[in-house]
Amino acid sequence: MPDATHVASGKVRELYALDDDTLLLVASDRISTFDVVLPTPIPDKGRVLTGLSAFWFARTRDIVPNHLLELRPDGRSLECRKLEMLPIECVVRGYLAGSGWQDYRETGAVCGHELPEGLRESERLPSPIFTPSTKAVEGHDENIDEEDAAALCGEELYRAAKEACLALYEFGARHAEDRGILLADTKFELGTDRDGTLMLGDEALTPDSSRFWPRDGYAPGSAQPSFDKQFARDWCEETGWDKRPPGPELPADVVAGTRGRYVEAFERLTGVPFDTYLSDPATVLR
Ligand code: PZK
Repeated sequence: MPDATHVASGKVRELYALDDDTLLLVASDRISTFDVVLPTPIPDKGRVLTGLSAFWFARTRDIVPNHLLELRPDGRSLECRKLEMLPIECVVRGYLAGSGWQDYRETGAVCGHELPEGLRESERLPSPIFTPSTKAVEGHDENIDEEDAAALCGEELYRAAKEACLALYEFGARHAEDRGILLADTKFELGTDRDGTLMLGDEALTPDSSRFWPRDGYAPGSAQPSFDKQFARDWCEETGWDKRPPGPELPADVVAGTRGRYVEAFERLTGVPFDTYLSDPATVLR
């Protein structure tokens, strides 16, 4: 195996090149809240996210092919095909939250989708919408309309990406809802391989790329608790932290509670006991 060359750092992940057309995506145990990476890791969080991503990649290949080549035995690293990434973030929303809710309140529309009047925060949309955004190098992605997104990607690729993402969301949201988790919205990253074939890349349908809400207790009209991060967020708020770096260190009980929620999401969605994943990661692919 040739050496891995570090090519990029995300907030909580690292990207390495293995050769000219293969990358290694490594998920750390770092956690961010309010856009700040905390000094305290959540043990196994990287494995939960990698295992979930691999699970979805294995189950959605017939909707759209993806970059997954191999799930490494460490459970936190994916070997993947190098793609030429589309210059947009492909967001699908089934519920009104975050910037979608903000845009709707200000304009009655999200990315050009005119929505019915009188929707409440966190309300389920009449049908899921594709809401592309630009990739900000720093700071927040900006929602754009279909026309601008299509101009950035090319009309044909844009249309194919939109259809694939809506189908992926429908599949993921149905699977998750049946298991007690609402998939409020999610972000996909797609690209093309050397033949020009559209493929799903990055991580997919994880709690870091999506809003997961507990189905039990869902109540539109206010912001919903995050299935995974709520313990950590609540604790951070209670400290009176001003949400500027550096973030506070998490106490052991908050770390354990947060880890438990990540593991619970993993087990509910994959149906695989997390201990089984740790001893044999490939279980999620079968
Ligand atoms: C790619 N990122 C985001 C992830 C980081 C940055 N298959 C691919 N082909 C080409 N490029 C990418 C991928 C994927 N996935 C992904 N940036 C480029 C990213 C993790 C850590 F620093």
